[in-house]
Amino acid sequence: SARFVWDDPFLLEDQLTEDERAIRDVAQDFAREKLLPGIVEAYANETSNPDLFRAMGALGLLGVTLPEEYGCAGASYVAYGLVARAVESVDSGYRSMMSVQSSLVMYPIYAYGSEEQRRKFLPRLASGEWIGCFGLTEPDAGSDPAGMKTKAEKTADGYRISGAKMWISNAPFADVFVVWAKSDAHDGAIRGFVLEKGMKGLSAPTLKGKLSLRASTTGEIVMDGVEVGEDALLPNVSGLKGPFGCLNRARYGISWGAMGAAEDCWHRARSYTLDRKQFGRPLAQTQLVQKKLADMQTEIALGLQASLRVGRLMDAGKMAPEMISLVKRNNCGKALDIARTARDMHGGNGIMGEYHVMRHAQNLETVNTYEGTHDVHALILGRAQTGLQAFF
Ligand code: TGC
Ligand code: FAD
Repeated sequence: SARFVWDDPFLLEDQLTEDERAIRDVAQDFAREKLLPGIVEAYANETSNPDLFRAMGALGLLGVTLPEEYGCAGASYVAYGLVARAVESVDSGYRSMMSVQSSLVMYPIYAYGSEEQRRKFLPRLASGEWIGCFGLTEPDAGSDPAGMKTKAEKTADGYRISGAKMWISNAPFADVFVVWAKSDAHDGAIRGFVLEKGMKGLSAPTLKGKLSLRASTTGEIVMDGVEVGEDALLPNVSGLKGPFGCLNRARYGISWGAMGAAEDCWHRARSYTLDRKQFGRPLAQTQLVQKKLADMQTEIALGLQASLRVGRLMDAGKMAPEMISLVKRNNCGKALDIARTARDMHGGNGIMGEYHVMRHAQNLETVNTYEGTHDVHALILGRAQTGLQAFF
């Protein structure tokens, strides 16, 4: 019989194509060499370096699934998931920076934009020269984005956009703002607009003092009557399915990313308990610790296998959004449990930055909340199997 590979129980590696492995290797090397060395300090100081976008862009890690003619890699959704897993093995905030750019800014411009919008924005977003953000959530509209107040009023030659978006990743240093607003010219339907830094009435103050995702910059978007031309409207989508189409991709990537953070916690807990001796033997030689390690291995192996399956279905054009709710919800919830357990297994050392596990646990609190909370995805799955919506 075949050998059991403890850190790849179902031989995920064998299920990847050569191209996918190559992209994964680039992302993994980048994460280890460029992200890991500075993360403890960046997290402690609540700073994120916008130059990271240029670095990711130079390696082809932004918008990897989009076509080569726009400066992207034209790779599979599985490759995109592998990038998210590698980057988030260092920090969920860095994966956040990448997923917003790729799935929430580049994807809608590609999928819903005009050819002029694609040519103007995509190559510069792919290279990381421009940084993007995505404004859907508002102070009074989080889980229920249909309740948004941001509005676009028709003017003689375009729109005047007013409102405020809250909790927006990358906003304070963004060049490109994909924002969603109710448009009076379209019977109040939610429409997407691409705003640019420097427009009159547009500002993006930083939200300081987060106790989670501190290496990712979060802000508000304040739109005080921002006047834009017709060319700012994303012409090819109307309604909530616009932002949700982007969220499907980002949520799918998060399902891989959360497993990357969980794997890092698992591997660290394993090494730590192998090295650390109490009561005359390694902690790893106790039944309680081995059970925890076995649970981590099991949940991660199952979670990765599920994300791989969803990725293959996406690549085959057979994705249903509920599949993504299932893996986003499961993998984030499981990753959060694993990170908290790994923190516990490190004893007192587990609260220190240099051991990394508590930072992952803190980050995963956000990851379990954004892009649809754990419970909101339960309601999506509940609706899909009962036909009854329980949101209100
Ligand atoms: P509902 O009636 O279900 O749907 C309204 C319209 O949207 C369509 N739709 C979808 N289309 C594509 N993909 C999906 N996943 C879709 N879900 C819904 C639907 O078909 C319908 O279309 P139409 O043409 O019939 O109008 O809408 P609802 O208002 O009842 O929705 C409820 C609910 C809870 C499912 C939804 O609002 C939800 O998912 N809430 C969570 C909000 C959320 O995820 N926000 C994320 C903000 S962005 C973010 O967090 C980025 S962080 C990224 C980072 O830093 O990494
Ligand atoms: P609420 O919707 O108020 O939910 C509070 C609690 O109530 C949750 O436990 C929820 O599960 C529960 N709840 C809600 N509705 C129901 C119901 N019907 N039944 C039972 N329970 C319910 N948004 C963007 O648009 N762009 C971004 O780039 C972005 N980045 C983010 C970065 C960070 C660090 C954070 C924390 C958030 C970010 N978000 C972003 C916002 C994020 O998507 C929202 O926080 C999330 O959708 C939840 O909304 P809320 O915070 O308003 O919570």
